Amino acid sequence: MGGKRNADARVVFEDYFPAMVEKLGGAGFMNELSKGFRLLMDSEKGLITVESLKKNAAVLGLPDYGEDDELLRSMLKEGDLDGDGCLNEMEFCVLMFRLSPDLMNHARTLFDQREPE
Ligand SMILES: [Ca+2]
Repeated sequence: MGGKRNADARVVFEDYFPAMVEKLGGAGFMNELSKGFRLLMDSEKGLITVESLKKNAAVLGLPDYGEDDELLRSMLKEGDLDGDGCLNEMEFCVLMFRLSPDLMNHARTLFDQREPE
């Protein structure tokens, strides 16, 4: 990996994504994220909301939070860059980059299983 050192890319690609990007290529990798977004979003709004996240948390191998959506809320808030309380696709991608590699592995396995489209 050559290590692109653009100001924002450096933050984003720090530890775990280089291998994935290498494997999938940049476009393929972003495509995976885009699929993940669509799995988690509220299909009417086209955005990830606390409700849609909660509903689909298991998809990413997240524990069932039951009535406690505090964690999901804070996660969403962390990724919410424009302050509308939801995640659009770009915000989601940025957030995913910041989450744990384990989470990403779960997501990938799942995407692979759902691949045919
Ligand atoms: Ca937002």
